Amino acid sequence: MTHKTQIGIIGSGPAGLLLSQILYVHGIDSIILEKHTRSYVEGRIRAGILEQGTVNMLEEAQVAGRLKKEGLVHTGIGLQFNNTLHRIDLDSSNHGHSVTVYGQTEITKDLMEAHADRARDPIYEAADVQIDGIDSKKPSLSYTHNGEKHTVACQFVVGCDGYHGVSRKHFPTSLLKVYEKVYPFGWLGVLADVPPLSHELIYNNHGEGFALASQRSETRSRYYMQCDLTESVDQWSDDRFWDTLIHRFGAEIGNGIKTGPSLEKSIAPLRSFVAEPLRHKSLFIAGDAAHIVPPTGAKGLNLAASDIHYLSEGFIDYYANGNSLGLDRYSQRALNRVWKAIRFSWWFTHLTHRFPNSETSVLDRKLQIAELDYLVNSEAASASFAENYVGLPF
Ligand code: FAS
Ligand code: PHB
Repeated sequence: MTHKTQIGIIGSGPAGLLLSQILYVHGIDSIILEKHTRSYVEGRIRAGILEQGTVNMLEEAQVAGRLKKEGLVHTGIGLQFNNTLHRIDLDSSNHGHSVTVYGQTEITKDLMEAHADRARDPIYEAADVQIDGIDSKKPSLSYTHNGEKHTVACQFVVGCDGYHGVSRKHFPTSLLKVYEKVYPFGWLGVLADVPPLSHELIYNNHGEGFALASQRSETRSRYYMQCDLTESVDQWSDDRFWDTLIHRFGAEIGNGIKTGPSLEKSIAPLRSFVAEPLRHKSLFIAGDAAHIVPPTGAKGLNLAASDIHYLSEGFIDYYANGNSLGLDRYSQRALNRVWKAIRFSWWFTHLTHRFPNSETSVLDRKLQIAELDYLVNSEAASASFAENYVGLPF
């Protein structure tokens, strides 16, 4: 069976869903092909912190109703080291800068509901997606669904299929450059229906490893701890997780942690990754298909949103005015912002984690503490941190 649309999108994560919804609001048709089921995509527990630019994008997509009601606006974060808790003001310039706590799961649900309302659900369980004809003006996608082969005739293809997707593989090796750094540790994450440790997030550099106290609401907490990549989730009982977390936050602060059964527990590897360029003829890539950041800076989801800002602007101008300048400049505009977030996430990861086996680990630790001490006691350093954490302008 052949379907026809203007934009063929691979992947129904935040990037694919947000792009499709913004294009729809501007009268541009698209079809999303997703390899997993709707419930699998909806059930993935990931990001939780939204920059103001991402909130603005969700408002433009007309899906921010629940976010505005339930999202928690934060104007500061905690930074703990040497057993002392400091606060970094995210709005020291009183310009109204903030971040919003609202789970990626909730964004996915809001975007999926908007698609269902307009009877334009992503095509779930689309197996073996192939991209053809990107050198021509008539590219197409093919896939198998319930054993039947389908084709999607379109004018452009956008790979929003994440780090392990297929779209990047359609860039000629002579064109595609990739930059990658894998960190020697992972993040063990737990979601639990217990009140958060604090009204704001606390990032903690402990001698035995990083810990983070985050949240999803006033009754649901999200915690992370640095762990070895050799470890698996089943080596971490709830008791071991809570004991280690309380130990890392120290008696004074850690004893405020409310414990309870984990609703979700997973280990995510950490990497910095960028693919360049983000366009090859009629194929574009966006979100995790194009770049990955360690979650320390809470940038992954927010970079997907800024990619979609630049790309949707290009498509809207192209279809409204026949002007392809926005599409031609998409890659450079998006990558300019991506690299600044890659740098910030790399820097903040280096500042807060224990790097095992480094020859000068004692010296590294002294340098980390010196930089943290400078960061929390210098107005200029704190303002620079805040500017990056709330999100650089699009
Ligand atoms: P996604 O990976 O979300 O979506 C890609 C979609 O494409 C998936 O639904 C996939 O099934 C589909 N797909 C892949 N290949 C396909 C194919 N061949 N055919 C059809 N469909 C295909 N970011 C933060 O800011 N904070 C965090 O704490 C955080 N934690 C994370 C934890 C984990 C385990 C992971 C993997 C990521 C985390 N991230 C975090 C980053 C995450 O939030 C991403 O930035 C965000 O999901 C990016 O969205 P997409 O680009 O849409 O990619
Ligand atoms: C989260 O709540 O999932 C979260 C918060 C801050 C981060 C990363 C993840 O830096």
